[in-house]
Amino acid sequence: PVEDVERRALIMANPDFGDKTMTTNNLLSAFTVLEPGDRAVPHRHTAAAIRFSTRAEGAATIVNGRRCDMLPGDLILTPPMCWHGHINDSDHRIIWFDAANIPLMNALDAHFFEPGNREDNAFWQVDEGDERLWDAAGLVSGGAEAAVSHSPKYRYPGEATRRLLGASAPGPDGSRTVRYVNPVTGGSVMTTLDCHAVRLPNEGATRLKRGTWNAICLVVEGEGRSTVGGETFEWSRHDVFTIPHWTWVSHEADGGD
Ligand code: GTQ
Ligand code: FE2
Repeated sequence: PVEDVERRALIMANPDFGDKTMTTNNLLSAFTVLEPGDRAVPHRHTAAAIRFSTRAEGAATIVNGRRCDMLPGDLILTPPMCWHGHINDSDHRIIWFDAANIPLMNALDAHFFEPGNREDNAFWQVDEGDERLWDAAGLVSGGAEAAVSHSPKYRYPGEATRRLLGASAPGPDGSRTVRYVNPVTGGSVMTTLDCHAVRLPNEGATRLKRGTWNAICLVVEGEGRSTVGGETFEWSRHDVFTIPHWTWVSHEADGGD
């Protein structure tokens, strides 16, 4: 029962790391499960985390006093030391993808965690609050408060991501990429966690590339395969795979964008 645990989550523990609960060297990902009426206890921590919802309608994540509904394709940030809790107001089980840089924080001896109180009703009785100040791209409201180290916008609606992916010009290999940014700086949404949405072309593999980061990929729609470090993995909707640091990778979709 969720009353007995911090979070009800299936953590993707990569067996390469033995007893340590890690998905890559610096990231951890999971599927979080909430039954109808469940409230996951509010808390905050120095780790940076995100959720990506594909079938979480009826759930909400409350972040620093703002209610962030979880519609299909929404990205929700829970930046370092921002209070957050989750609630399932629907009549069915809800599952979403989440990821956090807990292994990085552990390696730095910098993982601090403060529990809150699930029974504190005021925590849950909130609306979108200041989130409405950040929902118009390219506009910043006078006097709106923004932290220096993370985006002041916590909810990135899937509807906007899909629209922009459709409008974006394909790169040389046909893939389209949208980066989630902090609207104040134009940089990554959090200083230690960067998020992108990629739409693959309906023909051909993407150009081989490698980067100086570890990545966790969630397949939001469709199917295909990726070659990661010389091995090819087939994937379909809701599969998760990683691209370890400095590993060559190429992606290919089957049957449509
Ligand atoms: O639900 O607050 O899987 O902060 C990892 C970090 C879940 C959460 C995770 C988190 C959470
Ligand atoms: Fe958390």
